[in-house]
Amino acid sequence: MALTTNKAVLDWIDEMSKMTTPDKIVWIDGSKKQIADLEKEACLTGEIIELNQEKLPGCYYHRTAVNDVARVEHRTFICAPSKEEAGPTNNWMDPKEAYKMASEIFKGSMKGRTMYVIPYSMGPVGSPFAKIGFELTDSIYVVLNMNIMTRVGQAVCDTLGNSTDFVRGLHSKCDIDEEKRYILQFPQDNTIWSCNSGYGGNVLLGKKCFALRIASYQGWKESWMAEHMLILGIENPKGEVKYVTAAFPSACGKTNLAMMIPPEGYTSKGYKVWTLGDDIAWLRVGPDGRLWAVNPEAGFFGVAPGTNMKSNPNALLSTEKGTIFTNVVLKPDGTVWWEGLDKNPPTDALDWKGNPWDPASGQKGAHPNSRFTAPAKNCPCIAKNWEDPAGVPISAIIFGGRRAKTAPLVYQSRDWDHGVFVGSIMASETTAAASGAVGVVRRDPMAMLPFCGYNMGDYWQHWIDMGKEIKNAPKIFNVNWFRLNENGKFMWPGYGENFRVLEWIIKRCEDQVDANVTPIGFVPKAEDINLEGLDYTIEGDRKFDIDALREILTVEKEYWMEDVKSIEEFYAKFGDKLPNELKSSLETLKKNFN
Ligand code: GTP
Ligand code: SPV
Ligand code: MN
Repeated sequence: MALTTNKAVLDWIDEMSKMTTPDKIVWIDGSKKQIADLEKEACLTGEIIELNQEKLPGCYYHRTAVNDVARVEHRTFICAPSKEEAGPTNNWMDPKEAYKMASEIFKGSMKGRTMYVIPYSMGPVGSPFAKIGFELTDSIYVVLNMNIMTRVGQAVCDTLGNSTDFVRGLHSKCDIDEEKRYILQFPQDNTIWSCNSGYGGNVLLGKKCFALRIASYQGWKESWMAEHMLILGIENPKGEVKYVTAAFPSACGKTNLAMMIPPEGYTSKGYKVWTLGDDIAWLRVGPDGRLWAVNPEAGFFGVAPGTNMKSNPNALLSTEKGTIFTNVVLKPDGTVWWEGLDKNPPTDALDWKGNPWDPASGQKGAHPNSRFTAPAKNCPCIAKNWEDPAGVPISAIIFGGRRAKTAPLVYQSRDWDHGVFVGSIMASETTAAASGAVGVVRRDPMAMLPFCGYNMGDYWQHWIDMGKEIKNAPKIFNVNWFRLNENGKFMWPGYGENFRVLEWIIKRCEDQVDANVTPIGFVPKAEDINLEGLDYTIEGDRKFDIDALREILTVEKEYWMEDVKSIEEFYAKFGDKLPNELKSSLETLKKNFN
């Protein structure tokens, strides 16, 4: 039965079902009984596999098609009225043509299948930050994931009432045909069409498609921001909590930073890190004029490989119940494994493709972009106020990427506009989170390259304009946990030790510590990063000490001048859309080096 009498919703569902011709339509209320029935049904068809319910209660396993394991940026389109509105960094398709082309693909695609109608809220239901969407899908896997990642059900429809302000998402697996796979965003129509994929970021339409691509456009129009950022709280021994957001590209450490445990020397004094979100932040100017943030999601769709009790115990503990594992190794006892979980790869397990797996074969058992979908409420360090409809006030914004050279461990921008410049010149090595080559440095402004729903030049201008509206604007920083030595080994220990850098950032926000003025901004004096109790040996090399720290804090002119060339080429694509503030920051950077 329909959960709403909203005519705009019902008319649209009618239109979509006439096109896709499902055998039946089922509304998702997210009740325990309904979800359990769907789990049972999906187990019968093999869409999911029940895991060991004693060891992993409420957990299931799923494999995607071998050709469908990551986001497909080359098949993702912003269908704005003109190419200029999508901008030089997005693929563009004319909306009329896109609807026409995709209608052919969707025609009859749900024949013999059920269409599930998922009403969902991004953000706590009824929060001033929250937005409502509907996803129509022919995949139970999608329903089960959306039920973890978003707030689903009747309360959402009640909150919407008769409003037409909702995002219309249509998804069909079709035949998982790579050649007909399209992820289409129509920002002007609040519409998303996704076909021929079953992989998370392409099909959980509340996530990247809505909460970033559509929402970034809405934020531009409505004076708020949708960002690819984690949100965390840092509690000091006095019990005061400061909140920061951090934008890193896909598979560059957001989940890890969001759930980090500070080193022993800090926890014993009473420092604590609280998680509010691990992937997306919606930011608004609050009643006090400061910038406030809400995590629009309700779960974590996290990278499995590398997650273990040492690197990220809180993530691992979050996956002990009610979790869906995708494309990891399946063990005969109904538990799961992935590279970097522990040093004991199973010898009698099935790999992510479902084939018997020999760890000695040199082939990976789990796909590098294998993931877990875990409810946020499972997380041992989830902040008590993570669902506060008002959000949390932000003291610092941190940008960061995966750079072998060039970017120092941490630096601070001179002011908001310079901070926008620092975000706009972010670059990072590509990862397995998107299809295509891995390890290639590309410019990825604000970690939003694949997610900005409009012209990135307008997006930068929006950042600059927002700076004028925020009182006591957050300070802006850039970090790089990934500097390599000449043997290609990570110099900085990373993970929980990143707290040492967070401490410096918070001290800077409170004017408690000096810094070196460099051509790129403020860089810490090595003595000001606390290395007490740090015991780390750079692989095959020496112990990490203050001299190693000095090395990763260096700002090398030669590398930066190379970067300047690449930034100039990148900026040139934007023509008049490039804000003057960024142009002049680039000039200042060049001048500072010469
Ligand atoms: P998405 O979910 O794709 O947006 O990724 P994410 O930004 O949340 O990345 P995540 O925290 O899952 O980390 C991805 C990979 O980076 C994992 O293999 C981690 O082990 C590795 N990683 C995370 N933090 C650090 C760090 O501080 N140092 C090093 N060397 N690696 C890290
Ligand atoms: C990312 O790729 O940034 C992710 C995973 O967080 S996905 O949902 O696939 O986009
Ligand atoms: Mn992400």
